[in-house]
Amino acid sequence: MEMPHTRSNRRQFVKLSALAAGAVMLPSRAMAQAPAAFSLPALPYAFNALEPHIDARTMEIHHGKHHAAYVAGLNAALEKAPELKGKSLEEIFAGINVADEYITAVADESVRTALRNHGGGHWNHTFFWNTLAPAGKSGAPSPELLKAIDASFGSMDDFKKAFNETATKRFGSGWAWLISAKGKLRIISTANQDNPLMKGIVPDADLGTPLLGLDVWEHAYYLHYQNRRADYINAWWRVINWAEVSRKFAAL
Ligand code: MN3
Repeated sequence: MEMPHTRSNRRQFVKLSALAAGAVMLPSRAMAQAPAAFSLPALPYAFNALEPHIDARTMEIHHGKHHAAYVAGLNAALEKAPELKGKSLEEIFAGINVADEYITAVADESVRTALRNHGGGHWNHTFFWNTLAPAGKSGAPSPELLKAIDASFGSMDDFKKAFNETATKRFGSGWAWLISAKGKLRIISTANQDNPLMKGIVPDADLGTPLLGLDVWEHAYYLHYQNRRADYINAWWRVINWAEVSRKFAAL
């Protein structure tokens, strides 16, 4: 004997199948009018996985509120810029403020600003989560990456010292980055949600491929560390996903 909810599920299934079939038959022009929406990626580990270095509550708010708000802001901006349909965030950043690029088709400056702030926020946080790992799985840089770090900064200790200084000195909200540019590793920092992919916004000398990034906005550490940014930075070194950073380096 069939239960009522089973019948209703089946009816629902038939309805969804009809919708799916309808979607396939939509003319491609109609499909092209809606820019693809970005979505909040799930964290690759539990909220408490980075404790005691980064606490669960901070991770929960940082991911579920802050990052989610960037995704919503980005999607709202893209609704006003259908000409960017199908563009990746990297492509958008490469032309966000460059006069002869397609993004100037987005005449509304407030939309460009939203793409910069919320698009940057979404990209930066996705990158950040993926370059973190529980302390027990943090690992070490690959021999190749270590060699490049030694060649660029003298030693791993010198690299850490220089990175810490850049991250500590970033005034207000922003990020510290390890980038690869023109075959060399460099440490740079950006304000707000800007990143080293943003041509025309970040100085040319600071453009490059990010390998490592540290969020030094207060929302990243204030609950647990309050004003002690240096303590947060020191703790962050314990939860870097070196396998992922090494993979990014190998892919250059
Ligand atoms: Mn953040």
